Amino acid sequence: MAFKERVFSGVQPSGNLHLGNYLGAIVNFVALQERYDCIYCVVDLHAITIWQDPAELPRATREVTAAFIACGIDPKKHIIFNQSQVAEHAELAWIFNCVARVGWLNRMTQFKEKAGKDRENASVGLYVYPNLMAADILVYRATHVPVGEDQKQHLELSRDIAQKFNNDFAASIHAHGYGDAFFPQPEPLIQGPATRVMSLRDGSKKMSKSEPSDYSRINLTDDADAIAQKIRKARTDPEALPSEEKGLEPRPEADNLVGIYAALAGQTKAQVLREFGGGQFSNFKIALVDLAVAKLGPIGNEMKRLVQDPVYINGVLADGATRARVLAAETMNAVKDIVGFVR
Ligand code: AQP
Repeated sequence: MAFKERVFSGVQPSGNLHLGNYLGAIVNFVALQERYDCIYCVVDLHAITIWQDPAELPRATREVTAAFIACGIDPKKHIIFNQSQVAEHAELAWIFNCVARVGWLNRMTQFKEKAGKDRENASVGLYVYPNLMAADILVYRATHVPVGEDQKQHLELSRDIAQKFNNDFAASIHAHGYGDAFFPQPEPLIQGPATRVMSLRDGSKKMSKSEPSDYSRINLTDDADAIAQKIRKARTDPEALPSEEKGLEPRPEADNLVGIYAALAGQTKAQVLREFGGGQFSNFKIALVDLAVAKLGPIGNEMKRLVQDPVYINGVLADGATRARVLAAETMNAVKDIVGFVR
C-alpha cells in the first residue's frame, strides 16, 4: 500500500538546546518543509522520563518552540505543537507496549546509557520511551523521520513495531478495508556532515543537554563571547589539520570540529580540508568562531525575542495541537477498530 508522504520528528524540552540538536535535527527539519507536509513536536512526555522541574518545563517547552520558529520552520504551513496536548500519543503508546517485546527494549543502548548503573531506580517511562516514540511517529502514519544518528536504533524499533502490528492484526486490518498494512515503515533521514556532534571537551562523547559542563556544548542561546570562548577552549590534538578526510579517522576532536564547520558552511568535510588542511588549529578555530557566530547569533537573538512573548508561543502550540489532534484521532479510531475495542 502507498502511504501519503509525511514527516514527523521531535525535540525534548529537557534543557539547553545545543548545536548537536541544531545540526543533527533542526536544520534538516527546515529543509524538508519544501518537499513534505511536516509535523514537528516538542516532546514533553519524553522529557519527564527524567525528572523535570515543573516550574521550568513550560519555559523549556516554549524555548524549543522558539528555536523551531527562529530556525525557519513555518508554523502556519506545517504543524508545531507539544506532545502532551494530543492524548492519542500516549494512547497509541499503550497499545505499542503490548505489541513490542521486552527483549527488543532490553537491547536499547540509550536506556543503558541514561539509566547507567542505577538501573533499578530509572523510571519505567525511560524504559518504554522507544514505544512512545514509535507512537509519536505512527499516530500520524509518518513516512520520514529526520533525526541525529543517536536515534537510529529507536527508529529501527519503530519499524519493528509497525511491522509486528501489521502482521499480528493482518486479518482485522484487511477486514476493515485498510489493505495489507495499516502502518508504514517510517524511514530515518540521517543527513549532513554532522549527524553526531561530539562534546567539545571529549571527542568520544556526544554533545548533550544533560552533560554538566557547559563548555562541552554550544547552546543555541549562547552569545558571541560564549561561542568564541567555548570554541577556543575546545579540545584538539597537537598535529596540524590533515589534508584528506581519511586523516580525521583516528582524531575524534579534529573530526568533530571539521564536521561542525562543514555543516555550518553547507560544505563537505573534504571541501573544508581543502581550505584548512596542513594549517594549525588556532587559525581554523578563528574561522570557526566567525562562522558559528554568523550562523547561530541571529537564531539565538530571535529565540530570545520570541520567548519573551509566551502568549504568541502558546498560541502556536495550541493551533498546532488542534490540527495534529484531527490527524491523530483518525488513526486512533482506526486502530481501535483494528484491535477490537468497542467505541
Ligand atoms: N550530539 C548530537 N548530534 C547530532 N544530533 C543530535 N541530537 C541530539 N544530540 C545530538 C538529535 O537532536 C534531536 C533531538 O534530541 P532530543 O531532544 O530528543 O534528545 P537527545 O537525543 O537525548 O539529546 P540530548 O541533547 O543529548 O539530550 P540529553 O542530554 O537529555 O540526552 C534528535 O533527533 C537527536 O538525534
